[in-house]
Amino acid sequence: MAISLQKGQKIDLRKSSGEALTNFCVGVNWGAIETEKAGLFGFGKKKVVEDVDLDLSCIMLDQSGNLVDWIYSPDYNAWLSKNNYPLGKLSSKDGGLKHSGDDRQGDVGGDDGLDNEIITIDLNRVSPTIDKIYFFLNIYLNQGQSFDFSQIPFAKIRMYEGTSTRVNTVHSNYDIVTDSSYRGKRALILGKLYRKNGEWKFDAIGEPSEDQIFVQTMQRIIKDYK
Ligand SMILES: [Ca+2]
Ligand SMILES: [Ca+2]
Repeated sequence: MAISLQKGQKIDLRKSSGEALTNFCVGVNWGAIETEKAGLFGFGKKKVVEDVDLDLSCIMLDQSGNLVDWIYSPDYNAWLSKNNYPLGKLSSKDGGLKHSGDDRQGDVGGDDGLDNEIITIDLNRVSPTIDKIYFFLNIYLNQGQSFDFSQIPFAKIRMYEGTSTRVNTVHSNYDIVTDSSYRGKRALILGKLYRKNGEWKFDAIGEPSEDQIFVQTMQRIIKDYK
């Protein structure tokens, strides 16, 4: 049975058979904002869909908390390069982690049960210098948009065995509560994978913040770690 993670919970990465979980996916599933508006002159009802662009990213730190590697969208590379930030990319240098690519809308017409952005992980390929991998989620607002996590109909994260297109066994899941406590919050540190006594473990962090862009969340993680 899949583990329902609570904020702050720490778990071992083991399958129900007791074997270490080394090949799995971290996926995020979310919905677009759909509202009904009265039609022209108050007649009829019209469904209005507002796209929700969440971005799943991760950074890898060494034992001293230095940035070793990262996965975040290359779509912002022009801006990143102008501001001297490392350029975005969708796979890690060691080939251990790969991102499925940018989803800019979220599910329309309700939860389709599939993850919209996925990072596929093979822990056996992760560089030995990497000690911690932090996963985080940011809302990218298009021009004229101004919503936060409290307005998104649903957002869930899960770890499962399978591929970016097939779910075999769900190991654990975490429902991001999209209630009023998330008002004004556009960033969320989801959790971290880390090494302990030669084994990988996972902490569900679930910490929202008011960061406007993912580089702020990245800097927050590194600063809080040190
Ligand atoms: Ca996205
Ligand atoms: Ca979905």
